[in-house]
Amino acid sequence: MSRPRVALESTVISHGLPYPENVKVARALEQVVRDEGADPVTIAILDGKVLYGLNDEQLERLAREGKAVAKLNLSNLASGVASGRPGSTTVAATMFLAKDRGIRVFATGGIGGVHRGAETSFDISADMTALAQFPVAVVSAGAKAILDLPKTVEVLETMGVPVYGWQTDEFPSFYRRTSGLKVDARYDDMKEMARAIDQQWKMGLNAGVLVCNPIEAQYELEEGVYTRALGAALAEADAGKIGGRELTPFLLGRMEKLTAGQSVFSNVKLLENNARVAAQLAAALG
Ligand code: PSU
Ligand code: MN
Repeated sequence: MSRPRVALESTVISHGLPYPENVKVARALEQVVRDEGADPVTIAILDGKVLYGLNDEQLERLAREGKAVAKLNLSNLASGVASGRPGSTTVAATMFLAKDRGIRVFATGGIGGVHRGAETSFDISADMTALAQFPVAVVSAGAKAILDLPKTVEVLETMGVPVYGWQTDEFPSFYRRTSGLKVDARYDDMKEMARAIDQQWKMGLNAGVLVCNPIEAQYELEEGVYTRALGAALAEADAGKIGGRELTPFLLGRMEKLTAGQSVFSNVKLLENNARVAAQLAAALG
């Protein structure tokens, strides 16, 4: 019998975390998946090819070049592959490529969603589009708190994407366990959650599923630190007129500086936790 597979994205390596820590984290996530009895599949683009799994040299290239690597979502994936240049895949592109290989479970940190001010900027992550279209279960610590979370949850509902809480009633906010927003259903038993996901796809409802796995309490960013840093980062983005694909990496980078690295520590911990739960879910889905 083949082992269950878990897809892992690469934008978190190139754009989400600093070098050289990103290399260590990428390998650690793969190990967490293996320790749970599943096979990790890290997806990225190099030399005009989609790679399902990276060797040490390939991972090093992607990690070292960081933000010089093209951040590929659904609209620039094809041109990115055709260009022959290195590209990392966001949640949206990774979902598409995972589905193409029959991989049904994917672990990330936090999904992209509706940005604050989207009512004028129209900045809504293609992660929402992908969740609406591709039957892959995405395990995340919710959506990044830099986003407008109530609007993000509304759009997920509009798109027909089930939002399940793994051992939680609340939609988590990435660095924190809570947000005041509810999930569609809470599960405390992995088999039971797998049954609901399986049921959806059996019925021909072919949207993705967002599994919300809150950061463990001991690794949360402290409330005051979090609120202050987030406020400052958002104000700086506003003042600097940062938008589009640069916005998410900019905000994550500022959070790192403003929390003296604590946000990166929390980010790594929640990524590991998501990889673990994703591997358990993949096994339960069979
Ligand atoms: N989660 C993280 N760090 C990241 C991202 C998610 O902890 O860097 C990336 C994901 O790849 C996600 C992307 O798909 O940010 C969303 O970017 P945008 O808002 O531009 O769609
Ligand atoms: Mn965007």
